[in-house]
Amino acid sequence: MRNPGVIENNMDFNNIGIDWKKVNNVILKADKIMLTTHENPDGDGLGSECGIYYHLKEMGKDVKILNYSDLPAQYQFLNTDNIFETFDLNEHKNWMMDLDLLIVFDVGDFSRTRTVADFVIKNKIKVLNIDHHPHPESHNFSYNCVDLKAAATGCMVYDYLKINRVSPINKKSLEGIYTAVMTDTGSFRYSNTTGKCHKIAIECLENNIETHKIFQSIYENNPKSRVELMGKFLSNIHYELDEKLAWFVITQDMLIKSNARHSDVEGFSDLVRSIKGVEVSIMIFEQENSTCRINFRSKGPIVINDIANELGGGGHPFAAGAKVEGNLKEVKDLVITTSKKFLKHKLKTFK
Ligand SMILES: [Mn+2]
Repeated sequence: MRNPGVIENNMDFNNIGIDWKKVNNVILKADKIMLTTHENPDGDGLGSECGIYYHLKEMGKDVKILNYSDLPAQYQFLNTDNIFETFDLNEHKNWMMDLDLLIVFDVGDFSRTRTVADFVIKNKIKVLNIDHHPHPESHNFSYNCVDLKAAATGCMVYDYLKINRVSPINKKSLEGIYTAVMTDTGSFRYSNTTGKCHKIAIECLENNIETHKIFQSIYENNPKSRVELMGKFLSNIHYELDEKLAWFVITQDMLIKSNARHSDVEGFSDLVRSIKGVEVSIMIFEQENSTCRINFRSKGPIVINDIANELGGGGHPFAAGAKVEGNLKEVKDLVITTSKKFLKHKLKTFK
């Protein structure tokens, strides 16, 4: 029995060049493999899972994608083979008992897989981490692959698929990888977009991936409830620090009145960040259980993950988040005071 959190075979590629052949050796030895990503999953986590799923199937692996959260409606197009399942301990316990490997994508902190992490740690299942977020110093990974420079976790999955393929990458894998790269780069517009992202896009186009349909499925498929919720918050944006900081609140009341779901808020912080003159946007999203979900977005170069860290969260320099306990008023005061303290000087000197 191995101790959870002990790196095996020296496989700790923590933001140093990743030897994907070594990663492949770990995967080759595993017969039963589970894939997962963080709660409230995004296109990168889901697309990465899909990208590697079809490859592992081709390798003859017994593989399942089990996520803590349900698959959001706009990603259903990746699920024509019903590959995405919501983790249910009762239903999946037996299958997981003799699991050889769990691969986690895009999580940052493993605890963001919630009940999946609980079960996996308790049962000492080996975990391979593939991510472009920094993780806490103490973690439960047996094999660790982090590339902070990768625009998306999907770019890393692409690297892995490239090392040992004799035939072209499966079309369905490419759809997943395109989804991951497109969503994490704001459709190839954000500052993290690299030539490699475009090379991946070219390969997708050359393999007849209908990239415009992927875009439409995700971004031109707004439920009415989401647009109604948008109307409610857009008329109530607060500006601070010479209008370089913009923040807004989504309350449970607004959610109920719009008949909206949690996943409907996805992208709202990016929208507010897009306002002329605004460098940093903050969303304060009231949850049912007297906590609030906080999202920070920066146009760059103003770093905001230090604020998220201060509030017990984390993330990238320009896109980060936290969960803060307390009622809406308390959390709002704390988040805005803390953010202003961190940003005051940075924004003042920013031209
Ligand atoms: Mn990502």
